[in-house]
Amino acid sequence: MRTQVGIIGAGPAGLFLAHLLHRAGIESVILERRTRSEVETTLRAGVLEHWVTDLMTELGVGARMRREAHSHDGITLQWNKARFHLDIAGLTGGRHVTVYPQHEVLIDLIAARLAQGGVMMFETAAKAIDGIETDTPSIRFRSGADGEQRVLHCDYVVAADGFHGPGRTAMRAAIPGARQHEYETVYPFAWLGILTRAPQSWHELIYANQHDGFALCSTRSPTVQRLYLQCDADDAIAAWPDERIWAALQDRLGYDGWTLHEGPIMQKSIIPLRSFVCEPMQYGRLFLAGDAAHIVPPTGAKGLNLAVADVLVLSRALAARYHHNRQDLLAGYSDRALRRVWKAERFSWFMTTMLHRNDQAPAFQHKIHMADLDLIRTNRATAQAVAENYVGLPFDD
Ligand code: FAS
Ligand code: PHB
Repeated sequence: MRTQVGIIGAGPAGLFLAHLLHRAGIESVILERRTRSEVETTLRAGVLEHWVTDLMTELGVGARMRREAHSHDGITLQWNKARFHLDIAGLTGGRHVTVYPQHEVLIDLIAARLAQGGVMMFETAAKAIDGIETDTPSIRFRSGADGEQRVLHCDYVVAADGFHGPGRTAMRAAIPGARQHEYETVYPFAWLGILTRAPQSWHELIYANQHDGFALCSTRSPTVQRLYLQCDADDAIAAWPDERIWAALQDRLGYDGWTLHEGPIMQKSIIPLRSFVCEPMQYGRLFLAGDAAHIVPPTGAKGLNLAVADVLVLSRALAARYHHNRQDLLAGYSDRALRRVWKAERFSWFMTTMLHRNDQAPAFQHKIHMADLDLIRTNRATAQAVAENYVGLPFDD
């Protein structure tokens, strides 16, 4: 098999890249180890930065999102039983975020890619990448459990295979260890996320650091809500029966006699929190994009948006290579992508440390975080900085 760009993974990074390359007249093949329905039913992100929704419309895959998604002009920050509306639209010249579930984005991207005649091989696992230091790299893959091993020859390989843990795992292991550096911090707390059939309780997302920790009130539709609460990093889901979950959410989001609408919990899981970056994000003819290269804790709602940012930068560089034989943008991909990655890492770390209760840290630190929140409430420049980071920073080309 042969193509121009071999893409490993049909997550947001891989699928947006295939669409961006198609728009630039560049061929690609996606290898995805899971089934289509597994990809289309994975519960993940929920918040899209303003430019991501614009890009979806530009790529012709935004119609359903425009019809069904929720546009939010702000978020609510809550602490000490006080609420503050961060006016994102007012502080960023009218920009807003959109709440549209990641799996719905993937459903739209996959349907449109197949309609374009795009080649996407599900239940097909990439096993190894060869020749990345040559002009003819290739991917060894296997379709189905016992399919015979085959090879995809390409000009460039993009590992958009997500996060498989720190160290020599995943496709980034093709980069020689001596040329790779990993930066990581693992948080001493995790998120317990639930999906519940209940009406929306508040008109925008609520990020709370109250009572004994963090809680987030998000939404999926007028009848399905997504909520998260801080739990211990080594907690088991069995330790959290539904009553305990609702009691903790009411405690942390409760305010002035206002209570959350409760309902049956349809899904619950515990999400570990870490910040991780692997540098460089390219080596020879291999490029890393999305969670394959970096992880952010979801507190800043940046993971999906960062994956799309990587492939926007990469697709422009590949288009310049194929259409103008320019090598400079490709050579500068990692540096350019990492500049945005580290800003998003910083913002996600800031939101995570400010909004979570860390009992291992001195009490002084908690007071500082309360002061951070009060500064956002009382100082316009600080509020504007948070709003601009949350809605999506401009690309600093
Ligand atoms: P993905 O992990 O999405 O996709 C990688 C794909 O590669 C997968 O489909 C996998 O099956 C496939 N694959 C792996 N190995 C392979 C192989 N060897 N061969 C073939 N295929 C292979 N981000 C936000 O912005 N906002 C949020 O609200 C938010 N909430 C989150 C909540 C949770 C619970 C989690 C876990 C993450 C959340 N994130 C959030 C982050 C999340 O959205 C990721 O950043 C995003 O999925 C990254 O996309 P990709 O890099 O494409 O990786
Ligand atoms: C979500 O809706 O799943 C969500 C929203 C905002 C976050 C994280 C997750 O910061």
